[in-house]
Amino acid sequence: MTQAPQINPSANPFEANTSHALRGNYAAARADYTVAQPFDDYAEEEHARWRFLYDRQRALLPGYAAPEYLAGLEALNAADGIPRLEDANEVLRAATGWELVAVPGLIPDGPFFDHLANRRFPVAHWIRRADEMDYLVEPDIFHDFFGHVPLLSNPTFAAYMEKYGRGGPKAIQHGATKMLARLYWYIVEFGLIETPKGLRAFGAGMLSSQDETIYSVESAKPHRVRFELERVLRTEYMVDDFQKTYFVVDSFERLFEECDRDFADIYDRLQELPSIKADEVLDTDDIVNRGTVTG
Ligand code: HBI
Ligand code: FE
Repeated sequence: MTQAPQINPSANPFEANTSHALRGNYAAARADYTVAQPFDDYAEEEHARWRFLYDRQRALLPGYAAPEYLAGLEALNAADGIPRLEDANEVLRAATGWELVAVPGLIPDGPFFDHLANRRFPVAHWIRRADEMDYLVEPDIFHDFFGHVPLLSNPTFAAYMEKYGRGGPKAIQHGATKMLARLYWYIVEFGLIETPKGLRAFGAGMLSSQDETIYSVESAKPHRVRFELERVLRTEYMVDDFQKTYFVVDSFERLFEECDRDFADIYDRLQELPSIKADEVLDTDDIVNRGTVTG
């Protein structure tokens, strides 16, 4: 019987700011924390909630989301209601060999890294309540599927996510899961990318949130700094507010190249240095724009 995971708050941002118990039913999960998707249990009003969230974001994203994300979203054809993960798996397997597995919610780093390393993305099987449409603490199926899944059909980003998972055990070995979580947070959850038409969002945390999609691309408040691996690994993040700093990648290819190295000596070196505050700007930063936030 699988116990609810002891989530390490510092590594799991959704858990960091609350002492609430995790919502999902972990007792029903397998040893790898996967469950069968209870597709027939979804109520019609839950499908309606999905359609409301989907339609609201789909109408907004053309001017804000990275083109690679939009292409991936269209291919999933998930507008009509909560998607069957198996239907999405046919599309993803053909595109990049990824598949989705249903989980009760956040799972420990070890199993999470192992799923990513094997091109399996864990997706929470439940959808948020009607009173959580604009903010919820843990990732639900809308955050995980609408936010994370479309880019898994992009070969370069798909390779990046596998490599991220493969890097997990070394981070655990070096006591550096907090640093690796920062890379996930600032890129996979809140990354911006440069395009010929300007900055576009590709992070799941912003693309699944109406307000942060707009804020991350348009607001003058946050700093926007060009991606640099060690800078991101050292930078603290906020879990219950918009980001004070966003990092901008030139392309997914450049992102992959920048991260395609042995992190061991980087971890050991950075462990000795102070972390960087979420609203700080360094004089070594390649700044896209300095925000009006303090610091
Ligand atoms: N579990 N289901 C799930 N989804 C996540 O995004 C997730 C997780 N566990 C750990 C985690 N993310 C973060 O610690 C990553 O930085 C590894
Ligand atoms: Fe996420």
